[in-house]
Amino acid sequence: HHDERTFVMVKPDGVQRGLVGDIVSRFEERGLKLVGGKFMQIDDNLAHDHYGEHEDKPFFDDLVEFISSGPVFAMVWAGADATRQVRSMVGETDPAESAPGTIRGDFGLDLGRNVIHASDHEDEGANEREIDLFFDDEELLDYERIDAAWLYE
Ligand code: YYY
Ligand code: MG
Repeated sequence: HHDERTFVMVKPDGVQRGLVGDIVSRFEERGLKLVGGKFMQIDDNLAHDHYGEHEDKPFFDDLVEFISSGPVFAMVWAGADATRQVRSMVGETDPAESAPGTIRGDFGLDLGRNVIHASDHEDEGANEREIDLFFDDEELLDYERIDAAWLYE
């Protein structure tokens, strides 16, 4: 299989609510491979860069303020079709529209406090650019999960 890499981040509300462990567990149990992780505080510049695609939206200022309001846990997960698989586990943008069983559907109620960010880029290049904003190359580790032969045919 081809390992696609995708950027995921527990937002400040998820960290404050003690959801980091549960969220990491879900991706691990699914079979995705953790290749990078960083507990950090996002500054104003990084917040603007990360959410640059939304700069013309009415919610942009609140979004930038919120994402830099406390620690976040940034991660890179790898696996077959990782971006799409992670997004399906995250749920809809609005937790109120998210099915139970998804992260936002299990843990959220409000659009502006939706617990987790996950890359929604279709193409791998855009995905990698999002990863590059948060991680240096040497912070992304190359290894095989010991159960890889049981996860993939
Ligand atoms: O990728 P995803 O997080 O599901 O949604 P985006 O459309 O990329 O929006 C990013 C972020 O902005 C979203 O997680 C919450 C916030 N937001 C908002 O506050 N109000 C909206 N109407 C749309 C999005
Ligand atoms: Mg998005």
